[in-house]
Amino acid sequence: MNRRHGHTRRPARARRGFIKALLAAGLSGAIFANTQACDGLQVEAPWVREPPPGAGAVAVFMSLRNTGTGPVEIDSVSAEGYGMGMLHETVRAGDKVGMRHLHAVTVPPGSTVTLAPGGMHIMLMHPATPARAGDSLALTLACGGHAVRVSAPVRRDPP
Ligand SMILES: [Cu+2]
Repeated sequence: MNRRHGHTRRPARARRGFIKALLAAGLSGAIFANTQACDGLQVEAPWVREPPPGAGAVAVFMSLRNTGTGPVEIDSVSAEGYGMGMLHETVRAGDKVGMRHLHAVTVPPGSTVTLAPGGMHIMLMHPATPARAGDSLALTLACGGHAVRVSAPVRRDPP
């Protein structure tokens, strides 16, 4: 009886140890991601292109400079007064121009990634009110669990 008891207990203990190891791995992963998140990110020259009347979306451009020692991965975007924000890339196939959704934009350490017309950009959809030149939009760029706030002026032409 004792023996059978011992026999059934051993795998249970091993399973608990495995779960503990999984939790420890998950936790250290989260800490690593947080220390890297947004560290060293400098947003330069953000601007929003004034949309035509009635447009349901606006495009936002900027330079993303990483002055840190690890990669910065921007994985979500949002803005006050907009129902949805996405990272997009303009793609051309022959004479057709479309947009592709990007799950993230990664800026390697010491590098600058430029969001510009005809390339990568932030797309904000479902505006509460239309954006007009002279307005400023309050954007949030998220890297993992951290976030950076950016004020982006609405303009007719690139800065
Ligand atoms: Cu787009």
